Amino acid sequence: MRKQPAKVNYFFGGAYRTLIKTILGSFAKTFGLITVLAPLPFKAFFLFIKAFVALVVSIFSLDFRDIWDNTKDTVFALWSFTYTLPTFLSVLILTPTMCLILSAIQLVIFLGLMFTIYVVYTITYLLDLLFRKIKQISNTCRYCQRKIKNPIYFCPNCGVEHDMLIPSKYGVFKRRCECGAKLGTTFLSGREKLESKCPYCESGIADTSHVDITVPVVGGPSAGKTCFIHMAISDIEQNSMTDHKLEYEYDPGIDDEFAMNMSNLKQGLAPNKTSDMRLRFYSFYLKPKKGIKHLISLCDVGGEIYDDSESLGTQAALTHSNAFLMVIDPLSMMDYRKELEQNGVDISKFGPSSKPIDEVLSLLITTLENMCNISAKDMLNRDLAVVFSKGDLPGLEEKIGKTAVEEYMTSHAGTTRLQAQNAVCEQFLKEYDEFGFLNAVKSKFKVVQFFASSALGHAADGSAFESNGVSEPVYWIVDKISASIDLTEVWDEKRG
Ligand SMILES: Nc1nc2c(ncn2[C@@H]2O[C@H](COP(=O)(O)OP(=O)(O)O)[C@@H](O)[C@H]2O)c(=O)[nH]1
Ligand SMILES: [Mg+2]
Ligand SMILES: [Zn+2]
Ligand SMILES: [Zn+2]
Repeated sequence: MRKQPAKVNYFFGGAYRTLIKTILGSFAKTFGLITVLAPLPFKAFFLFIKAFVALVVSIFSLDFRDIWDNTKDTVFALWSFTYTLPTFLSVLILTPTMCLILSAIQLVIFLGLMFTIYVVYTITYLLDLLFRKIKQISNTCRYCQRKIKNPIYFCPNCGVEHDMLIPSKYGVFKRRCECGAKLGTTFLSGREKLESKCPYCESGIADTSHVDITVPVVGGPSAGKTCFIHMAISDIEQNSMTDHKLEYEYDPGIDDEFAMNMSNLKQGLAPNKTSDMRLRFYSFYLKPKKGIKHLISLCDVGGEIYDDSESLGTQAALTHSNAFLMVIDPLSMMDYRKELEQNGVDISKFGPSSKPIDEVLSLLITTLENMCNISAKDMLNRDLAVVFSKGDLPGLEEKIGKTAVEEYMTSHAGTTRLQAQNAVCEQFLKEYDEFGFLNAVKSKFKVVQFFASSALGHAADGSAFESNGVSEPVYWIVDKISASIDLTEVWDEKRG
């Protein structure tokens, strides 16, 4: 782990130093005692020899006064020697032994304590990972589009950057910044409440504690992507609480055009043509009553990107998005367009898209295969919502709209609404010879669900637009990906 601007936790540094200091200290004391006691028996022995020699000399010189004094000195020195020698020997052997035993006990207790702390550390580290995995907490940077594993968090006190704010040697649940402030290192100890930024492009992250659902909205130029995204979000804003008990909150990014586009749409003006050649994130929160909030991002992009595999291949969000939403303008199906034209419909009012849908799809598929190193034979393992736009085209309601779905359900007892939607939409694609497209979506994506929608309700004529069927595909994706938002009641297969 890179060095962090934080103090190393006592148990990961200081505690070892204290232990080594204590053990070395007690050995140093023992050594000191030995060096103090060591000369004493030698000194006593020397004094004894000295006194004994003097005694022998005084005996031979028959100096009785000296004999008495020297006898006293000899006895005293001998006594001193016999006392200091065992004392020294016992200190020499017993004290280091005691010291060793006590240090060993100390070491065992210390290692036991350390082991417990490391176990707690490992469990905390894993629990934090597991908690985020189970709760599906992750982040996608809406500017560089990369998946963020470890955001850079700022110390709320001194502003210094902590780029690995996880349980570590700097602290298990909390760490102390070099400035002295305490910072949570896990989800549950408050890490997610700190300000943070993307480690790749340094853009600020508003909030890191959410389930991230990033949905690239795919479709050729004029397919109806921008209208769909805006009207779907607006519809969700109005009905999420009443229909699904989900609290809505928009989360604008830098240069966010949602408010401006919505105000145009409310006046009956279609949005400006999207010229972005990189995904633009329109993000909003959906908060269930219980559990973690979800950040849903619908990503818009200029449809021309589906003519440019190089630009498409640089859209990092494509690699980690679990679901895609493909908007199809029925007018981009040549046989259908011709039929409408033959029936005298003025298709110019519908801002028709002329990019063939199989071309858009095949560029998306090959780009994803290249970006994620997936073989052309394998599935992409993503869910796909295929949304037909411009449902107000004359006669389309009877082919794929509510009327068609209900008719299908009546004539096919036991069919659910979602199944019926798939059946009528697949029939529609087959009727107009889009077999290539249909086979590709079915073989490449995990679950494919078809929807019919009309973002505007009618061609732009200055009157207010009225959307239809725009929020369902988004709710379907949220339900599919989220473990905690359950809309089975809505998609209740049996209820139809
Ligand atoms: N009649 C009608 N026209 C629509 C609808 N949705 C989009 N359009 C028109 O289709 C054209 C392209 O829409 P837009 O959302 O900009 O497509 P994008 O290029 O995929 O983003 C515009 O002229 C819109 O007015 C709809 O539901 N009904
Ligand atoms: Mg657009
Ligand atoms: Zn600090
Ligand atoms: Zn970034």
